[in-house]
Amino acid sequence: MNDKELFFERGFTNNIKVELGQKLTQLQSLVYDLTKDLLIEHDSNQPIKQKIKLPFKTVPRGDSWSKIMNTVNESIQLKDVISSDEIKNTFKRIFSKPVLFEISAFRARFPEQSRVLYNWHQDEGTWFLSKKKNVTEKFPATLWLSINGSDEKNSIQVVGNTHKLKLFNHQWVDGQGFFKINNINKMIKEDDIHTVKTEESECLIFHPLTIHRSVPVSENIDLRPRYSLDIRYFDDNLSIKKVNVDFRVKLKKIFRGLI
Ligand SMILES: O=C(O)CCC(=O)C(=O)O
Ligand SMILES: [Fe+2]
Repeated sequence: MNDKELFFERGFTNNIKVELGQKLTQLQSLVYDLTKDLLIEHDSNQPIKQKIKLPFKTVPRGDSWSKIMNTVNESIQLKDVISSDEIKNTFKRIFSKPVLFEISAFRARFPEQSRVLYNWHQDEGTWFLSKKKNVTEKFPATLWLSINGSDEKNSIQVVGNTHKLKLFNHQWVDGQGFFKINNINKMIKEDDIHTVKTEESECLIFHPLTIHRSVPVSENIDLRPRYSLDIRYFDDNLSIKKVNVDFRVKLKKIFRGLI
């Protein structure tokens, strides 16, 4: 199956390499410059590809870390990647007229930071309940792009064939939003869980209803960060149409419209 068939049949593509060249290097360099004093002792003359994988001395403190994250999230380097032709062309493998959705993000994962670990969820769970017109009924796909490589201990897991079920009811998680589907373990088959592994600059694209999560914390804790982007585009020709929605989600939407 090609990427488009995989996206619509299974709910996510295989790994795709995105040739971002300088645009990726510039984003990596920004992250390195902002974090270099927090890393273990190292030779700063080594290539950026290696420096971006170095472990931290200690887990960064919450407020200073938020500042770093905000700086990256507001940077021109990030914008250049998200709106690049290379990313848009990657979306053209599945959508005929990809348009940038307004929510994309840079993420850093450390084992200790539970706030950045997302439980089983569907991204449409958030978009569906939004009050903004340019967020609802767009059905954006998510392109999860690795900035410094990822493995089975720090990446994400996507569950095949779950995009054909329905939009599930999500429970609120403090500091995150509607990001937890209850009792999901009953509904997903172990064999359908795919744990992502990537080289830097590799991505996969998944459907807005595909159930996925951050890989939970394992015992093997090291302080190497996992950097990734979730980049969202929707199809202006609307290739994803109506979805089946749990009645509790519909009620929530009506209720939110009233307050
Ligand atoms: O990167 C992660 O750990 C979570 C990503 C996610 O849920 C998303 O990209 O929609
Ligand atoms: Fe997500």
